[in-house]
Amino acid sequence: MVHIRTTITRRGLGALLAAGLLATGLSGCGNSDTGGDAGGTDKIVLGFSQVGAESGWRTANTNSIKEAAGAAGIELKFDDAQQKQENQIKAIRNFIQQKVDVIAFSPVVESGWDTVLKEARDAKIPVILTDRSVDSADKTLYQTFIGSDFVKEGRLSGEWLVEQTRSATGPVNIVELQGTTGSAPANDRRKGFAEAIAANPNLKVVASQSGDFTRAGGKQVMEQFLKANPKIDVLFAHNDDMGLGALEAITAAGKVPGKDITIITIDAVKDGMQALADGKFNFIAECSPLLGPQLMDLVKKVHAGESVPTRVETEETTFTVEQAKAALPTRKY
Ligand code: GZL
Repeated sequence: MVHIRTTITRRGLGALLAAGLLATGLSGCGNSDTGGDAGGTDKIVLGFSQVGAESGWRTANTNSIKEAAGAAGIELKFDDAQQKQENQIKAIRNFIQQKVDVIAFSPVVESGWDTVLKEARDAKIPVILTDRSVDSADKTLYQTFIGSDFVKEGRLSGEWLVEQTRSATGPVNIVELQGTTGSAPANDRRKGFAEAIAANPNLKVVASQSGDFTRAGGKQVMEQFLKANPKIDVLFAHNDDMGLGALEAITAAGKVPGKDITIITIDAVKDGMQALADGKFNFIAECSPLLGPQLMDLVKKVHAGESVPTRVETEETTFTVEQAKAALPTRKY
């Protein structure tokens, strides 16, 4: 059902009546004084540029956003950038062209957004950052950020390892599968983990390389790590999917994951939690993808010109093997 725009001007209404559009229920396409005219309806039109579909986390995040937009009565224009910044910039420009009411996106990397965000600001279209942030110095380029504290996720991962290796006498060799190069989660998780283990000289990161948050990337890089490093005691993977890919490489090398190599990951998606419950992983720091409902609340507030917090952080926890076994049956993603 196409709704007649409630902000049609008197003249516009006359034109519609004359054209018989009103009688047939087609949408009024005149410019509305409530912002964009992208959808030709009185619904809020949200343009969303998603990183891609690289991991179980991303799939759950996309589902949460689509479901929440439907539940909130918000018209969603969704674009999958296949993990390419140029595709996100193109999508944002398209949303500006279409005069959407609000733009939201998860920036694949932290840098290189100022120009396109200035174009959105000049077009008077508010922007909301979700999941990942940008390193723009100009904080007027976006209204708010909703997502996780990635430094804390890295720190909690490192603190658990420090606790677990308190009685270790010799060196504990760590290999690190980093997320997408230049992305906020990769930069911040690495930072938090390094800070947490810094006071323990026996804990050493002997190799660190990006697996781009994918299973294939995790497997490929872990194969290289295993060839180049005779003694690997710990794998710290910036997400479950790279850890799951690494499992294949570890078992192919004749080692027992979770025993010969302690595995720490971040996200806590279902497949990761299953690996943890099975003892193949040893610890997961949660990163919730269920941002949809909070995002839609922010979209409505921003569209209505209400003030919103500059940062909305999600509640998260951590899981050990036993905690994963208990939590699995009720996991939503
Ligand atoms: C974190 C998110 C990361 C996840 C990965 O909020 O950006 O990207 O940890 C995903 O699984 O690919």
